[in-house]
Amino acid sequence: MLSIYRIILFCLISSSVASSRTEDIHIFMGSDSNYIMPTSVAIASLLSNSTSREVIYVHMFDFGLNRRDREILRSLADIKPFNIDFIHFAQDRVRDLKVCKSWPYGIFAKYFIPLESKKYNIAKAIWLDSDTVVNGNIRELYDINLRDNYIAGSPQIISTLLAIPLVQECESPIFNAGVLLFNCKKMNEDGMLEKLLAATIKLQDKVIGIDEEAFHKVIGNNSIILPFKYNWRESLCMFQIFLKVFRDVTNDERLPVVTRMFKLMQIKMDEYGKSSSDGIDTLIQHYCFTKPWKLGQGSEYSYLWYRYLKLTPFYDFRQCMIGGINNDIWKALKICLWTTSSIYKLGLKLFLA
Ligand SMILES: [Mn+2]
Repeated sequence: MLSIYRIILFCLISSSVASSRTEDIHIFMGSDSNYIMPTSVAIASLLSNSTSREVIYVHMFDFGLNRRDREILRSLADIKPFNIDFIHFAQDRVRDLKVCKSWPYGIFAKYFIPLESKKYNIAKAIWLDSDTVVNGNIRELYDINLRDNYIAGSPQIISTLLAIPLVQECESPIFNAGVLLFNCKKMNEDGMLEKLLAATIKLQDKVIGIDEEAFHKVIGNNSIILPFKYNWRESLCMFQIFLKVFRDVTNDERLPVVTRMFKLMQIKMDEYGKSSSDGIDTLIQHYCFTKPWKLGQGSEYSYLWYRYLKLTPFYDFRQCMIGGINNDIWKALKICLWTTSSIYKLGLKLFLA
């Protein structure tokens, strides 16, 4: 009789442990002092959209944060309590690797996520760039079942198209490295850190993204393709406009090279964007190119960033005004693109007539 009670008690305890574990969400990020404002905005967005069911853990790679920066990040717990810890990440950890002039060495920090995750005893983790906002519950991404795959990510269209002739044996796309879900357990078991470091050394000077191509090379087809809504970028929006505007060109067999390129782009956009959005039901907005916090660099998605800026100690009314102006500049640019393409199409018609 006693043993039955013991079994019931054990089941109750283990189920409560299991369910409490699934409530924990582990997110790795990285920042230095220069990036403290966007990093705060990303965390503020993440926290304000999580519920009391989730316990958020932010593991922050420290690329050069001072005490004040750390205090600012900790103060975001006023929005919703969360856990934050800092991981020392000095350049000498990746001293054999080269990056493009303008890119920080911190892009390689994500290679170390599975290794670092051992400290926290976690099987999976999210990497989140600091130039993002999370516009819904991050659990939706964290709960994706990775099964036997190493990574889940959102595809890069252009670099995937460029990589196809290079990596014939691998059908998997190149992922944008701004938002990735890692199967830490499997990556550790298969020694992926060493493989990634070796692949990066091989690829340097040959490719632009380096980390993204290295992931592609090492992970092969063992990945899950996420819909664009998990990592929505302005470039995707521009591709959509581009493809709409140049539809006539894609159907013109007299321009084989251009036609082929556009067709491939369309196929990839359709294939990878099955449940793609126009940015409306976006879970994660990624400000890859235009940075809302930089003067004159806003986009039509900046409003989202300013919404979360208001939750941080950096909130400044004047800055939000600048965000509004940026939006108008972006709209004007779009009109310019439409006009240029119309002129181009007209010229093309005359040329081909
Ligand atoms: Mn980014």
